[in-house]
Amino acid sequence: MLDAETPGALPRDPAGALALLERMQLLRAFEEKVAELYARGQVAGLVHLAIGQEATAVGVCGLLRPGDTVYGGHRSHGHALATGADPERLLAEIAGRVSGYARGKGGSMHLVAAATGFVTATGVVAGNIPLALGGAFATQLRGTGGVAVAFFGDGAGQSGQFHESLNLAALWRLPVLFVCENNGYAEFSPLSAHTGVERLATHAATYGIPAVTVDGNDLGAVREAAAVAIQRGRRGEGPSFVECLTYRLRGHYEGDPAKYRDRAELAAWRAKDPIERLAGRLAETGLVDAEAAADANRRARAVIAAAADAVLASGPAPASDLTTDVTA
Ligand SMILES: Cc1ncc(C[n+]2csc(CCOP(=O)(O)OP(=O)(O)O)c2C)c(N)n1
Repeated sequence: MLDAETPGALPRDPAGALALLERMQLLRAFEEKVAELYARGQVAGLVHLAIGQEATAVGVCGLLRPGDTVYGGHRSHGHALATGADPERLLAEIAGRVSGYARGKGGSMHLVAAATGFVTATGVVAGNIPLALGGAFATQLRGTGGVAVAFFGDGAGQSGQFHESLNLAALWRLPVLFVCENNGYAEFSPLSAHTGVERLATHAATYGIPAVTVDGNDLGAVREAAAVAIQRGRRGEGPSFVECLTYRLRGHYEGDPAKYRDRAELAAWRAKDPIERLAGRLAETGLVDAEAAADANRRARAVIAAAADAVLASGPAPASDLTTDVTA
């Protein structure tokens, strides 16, 4: 499937492999910190965590280059971090601090980190998909070989915007990568309650878009599929669709009692934790041993602890901020 130029699957050098593991550990540490701050009342509004889904964000974004763009949704802290966004500014944004990427005015669901290509996220389910087409159209006009990535869930696949976007992207051969993180639920509804198809990738075939479904908790599998798709986009061969089968280990939102799923299901997915799986695989292949993996985890946690200390020390935005950046 891959040719010699494709950087997919797992890196063969220890430093490259360790960097990917450490990035996934950083996403996990970041979101655990968000959960902690949320529980302490330091974060307002709704927060949706992607703990358990780190392999999709890091798998795809780790293959991007400057000029590529990423468009996320309501569960996109990890996507932003995976593009290289600064954890402190991101956490500040989520906690409503003026040092956040948008002075704390976007919050958890409307993140932006333009410098690393994370153009926007939106709380409007599927609303980011047509925006990614715009990014892809821009890069197509520039002719620079860039690609645009849209991350969305299985629930988004039932929206009109999703289907219209697939159709237009195919018609205009836009360099867009549709990444469906199929975590089996849309809010509290299992997949079988909101669609008659088992695989979201089925829809891509209708529009003539090459699609593949992969184990979304396997970083190597995600990277391999994403590398092929990105390469197609860069060569002007049009859009691709990668469906990643994964699971969110937390509720739909923080505080969700998640009564719609049972303990056995959760335990089965915990056993497929993408970070532990990657660490295990790297140890097996002799690329990164358990001690190096634990050191990386400590470094990631130290970065997030320092970011949280700085954010909490800064205090919430002043009330006067409510009337700035507002058009009336
Ligand atoms: C247009 C729109 N409709 C409904 C909602 C309410 N809503 C928020 S999250 C969500 C479920 C999304 O499920 P999915 O796309 O599978 O993403 P996941 O939460 O699993 O990551 C819904 C229906 C919304 N935010 N926007």
